[in-house]
Amino acid sequence: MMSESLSSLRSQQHPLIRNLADTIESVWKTELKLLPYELPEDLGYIEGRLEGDKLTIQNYCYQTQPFRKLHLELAKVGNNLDILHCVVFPRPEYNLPIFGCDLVGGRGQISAAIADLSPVAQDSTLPPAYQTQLSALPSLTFSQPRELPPWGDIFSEFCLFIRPENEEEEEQFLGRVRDFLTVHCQQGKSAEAVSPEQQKLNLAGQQRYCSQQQKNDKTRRVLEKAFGEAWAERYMNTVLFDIPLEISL
Ligand code: BLA
Repeated sequence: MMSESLSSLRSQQHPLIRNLADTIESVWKTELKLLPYELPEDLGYIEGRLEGDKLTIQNYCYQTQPFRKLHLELAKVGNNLDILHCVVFPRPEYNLPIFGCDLVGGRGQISAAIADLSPVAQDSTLPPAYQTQLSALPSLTFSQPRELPPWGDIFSEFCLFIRPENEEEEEQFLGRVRDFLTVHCQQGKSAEAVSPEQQKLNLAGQQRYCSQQQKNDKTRRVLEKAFGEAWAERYMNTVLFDIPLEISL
């Protein structure tokens, strides 16, 4: 019953969202040993109303040894808005960046496609192994690049933020997300724990990432309109961009 409604939400979404969700799960399952990550009880599958339209949210959440939280969220607002949100937070024990991806579209067109491996280091650089591997990827050109908002200073030089113009560009975007995520999973598997002092710095970098993301008014507005201000605040703080307060493990 539950899994039926899950797969049907995906089947109703824009093909790029559907394909990207399948790709993300396939990389995770191929590269990692996934364990469940328990979200607050009432926040796995959610329904609300936004200006008369039904808002449905489906969350999938896991953890692994190197990664504290691998979160994939699919959301649909009536027939107007389809959303994919994905973040992979490493445990602060490791010098690893944060993977993030957001796709927003509606009525057959994706308006925003963003993907990045975002640094958490104080000097805003990615670890050398990421720099080497990401620089080696073929360069891509998109006809409609988009400009990041001011809070987007958390993203790396490799960040893609575009409005894909056709299926070829959608395919290129999807391939790049697969590459980012594969690099991330592979680096995660070979990562070694760092000193307690360095772990604190990594944690501070992750906290900064989350507090910047919480400034995204476009996300907040959709959630506030459907569920109210307090709910949106709780959802952004506990599900989308929860800030780990201390080092676990
Ligand atoms: C943009 N995010 C948006 C937009 C909407 C949402 C409606 C505007 C689309 C547009 O400008 O074309 C809404 N996104 C949501 C909602 C959820 C969501 C409701 O994920 C969840 C329920 N956002 C992220 C992550 C990144 C991100 C992980 O969640 C990046 C890694 C980025 N979203 C992001 C950026 C914009 C955006 C940079 C553009 C913001 C702007 O132009 O001001």
